[in-house]
Order: sequence, then C-alpha cells, then structure tokens
Amino acid sequence: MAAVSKRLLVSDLVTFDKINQVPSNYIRPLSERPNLQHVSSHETIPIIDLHDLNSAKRRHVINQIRDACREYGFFQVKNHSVPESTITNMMQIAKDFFSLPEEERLKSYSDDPSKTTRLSTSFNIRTEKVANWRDFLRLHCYPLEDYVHEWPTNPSSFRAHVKEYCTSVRGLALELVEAISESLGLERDYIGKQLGKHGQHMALNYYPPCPQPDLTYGLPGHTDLNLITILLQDDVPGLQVLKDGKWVAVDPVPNTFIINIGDQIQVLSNDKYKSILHRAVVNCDKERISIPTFYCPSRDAVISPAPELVTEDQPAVYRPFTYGEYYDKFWNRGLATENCLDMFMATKST
Ligand SMILES: O=C(O)CCC(=O)C(=O)O
Repeated sequence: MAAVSKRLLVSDLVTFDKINQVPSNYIRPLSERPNLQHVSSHETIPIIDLHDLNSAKRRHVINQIRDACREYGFFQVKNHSVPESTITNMMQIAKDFFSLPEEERLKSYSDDPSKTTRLSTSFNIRTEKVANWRDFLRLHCYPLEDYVHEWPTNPSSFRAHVKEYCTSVRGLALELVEAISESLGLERDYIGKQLGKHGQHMALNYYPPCPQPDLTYGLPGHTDLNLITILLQDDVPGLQVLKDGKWVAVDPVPNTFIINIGDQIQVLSNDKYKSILHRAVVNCDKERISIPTFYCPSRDAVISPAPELVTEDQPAVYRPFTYGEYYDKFWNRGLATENCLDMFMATKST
C-alpha cells in the first residue's frame, strides 16, 4: 500500500510525486467505496427551461420545479439569466487559478473552516478520518464589498471575473428562491424574507486525475447545509445523485446549471422537499472542475418550518434555529457521519 501523503494539496501530490497508487490516507474501507459499476446512467435529472419563468406560462414552470423538487431534490436549468460569456470566463479563471505554481496557490491556504476566503483540500481535514481527492478554493461572496478584498489577485483578472459571475448567479438564485416559494404554495417573497440579509458562498472545486478512482471520492455522499445550490460543472462527468437508493450520474450539459435543495429548504418546507445526498467521483484520465454557489440565509436569520406548511397531520418537524448555529454544527462534525438536520428536530410532545 502507498504511504500517507505529506503534500498539503492533492493536486501537488499528483503533479510532483508521479504516483500510480492512491496514498493510504485516501483509501476508503471496502464497505464505503463508490462501487462505480453500479451507477445508473439511464435516469436523468429533469432539465427545466426557464425561458417562460417571467411570462404567462410561469405557472407551468413552477409546477415543473415543484415536481422535480418532490421527486429528485435536484433539477437542471437551461435558458437562464446568466450570460454564456460570464460562465466561460468563470470556468477559465478557475482553471487558471489551479494551474498557478504551488507557492502562489498556497498563499490562500488555510484549514480553518471559519475563514471566509481559503484554499484547502478534501472536506474538513480537522474532523475527517479519510481524505478526499479534491482541492477547493472557498469564497464568501455576498455582500461582495465585504469579501472581494480577501480574494486572490493572481490571476490578475480573478476578482473581476468572479465578481461578474457571483452577481449574475445571485440574480438567478433570487428568481429560483421565489419560484420555489411559490411551488410550495407560499407567497412568492416568503422564503426570501426569511433569509435575513442573505448570504452567498462559492467553491471552486478541483479534482485531479486519480490512479485508483474506485478506492476514494472527490466528495463522499453529503447534503448541502445551505438553502439552494447552483452548480456549474465542466465537461467531465463526476456528479452523482441518490435516487430511490441508487446513485444516478448527472452528466454535463453545456450552459445548464444543476440546482439542488439544501437543508434550509427542507426545514422551511417542513420536509415537503428533501435535501438529497449527492457525491463527486473521480476518474483516471481527466481533471475536473465544478463550481457550486451556495445561496444561504445570513448567520442571524432564524429558520423554521413555514407556519402555512405546519398542520395537525404534519406538525413542525424542526425547531427554530439561527443559520449561524446550524453552520457551526455542520462544520464541526464529519461529512459522512450524522445527518446535521437530525440535531435540529422539534421535541415531540407525548
Ligand atoms: O463536484 C460536484 O459535482 C459536486 C460538488 C459538491 O457537491 C460540493 O461542493 O458540495
């Protein structure tokens, strides 16, 4: 078995150490491996055309969103409001960042999850036992003016392109939050009003080629702690979603985003919509980049099931909590251990 890796970043391990085996600290026990030959590629996550979202056919689009949220917790969107050039520039700047020399990238390195701008690796190296085949640059990006000054300045156009992307994706997020609110039978602005001052984070995920992809993960199965996630992926497959107990591959479709319901929508909807397990697997040949935008409440926002969705038959499943409390609990536990939502259940009266 290959020795434990001493490199901070997995990309540098692959580039400099010319490994042909996965180091032992990345190897999952047999029962936790990805089982890549048992992944379904027949089922597809619905693709919803947003062209009609602001027309007389809005109700039809809202119904499609409702059905996808109920059935999959995931959907893809095309004909959205984010310009193709903004997407191309974002993907290119992510590639350029991860191609910088090691010492340049490491200027942003930190293993402290509370830092609002940081380059790191795996998921949370302070709590996890087995490492993941991923490096990532995590950025907080709303309100922009609070964070842009922390972002990398190399490549020189990094801040400009990422700013443009964040602003445009925030517009899409706000449209989707309204649509999801309506799809639950709530006022269009109900969910938006529960989010305090709102928050937006993003990750630039870099998965280098892996010599033994069946032994490890880019990211193991997890749910997202935020409200909704808007994922951009390059043309290399890797995302898989759990549907009826089976992993389903979500292969890339150019100029679409993949949207998933996060834990906070599960709470606000009182379990009508579920935050679904998904994972990223790696491959032997190609690097992969994915860029999730995590749209979220601000830390002080109080999240609880919408009163209109609490009934005698379906009492409140969760107690009220602040997003800050949820965020801290989520990061202080291991990714693959207890479901964070279970720690926020309402106490049942007997
Ligand atoms: O890389 C992907 O496709 C998934 C990324 C993801 O799930 C995450 O960053 O939380």
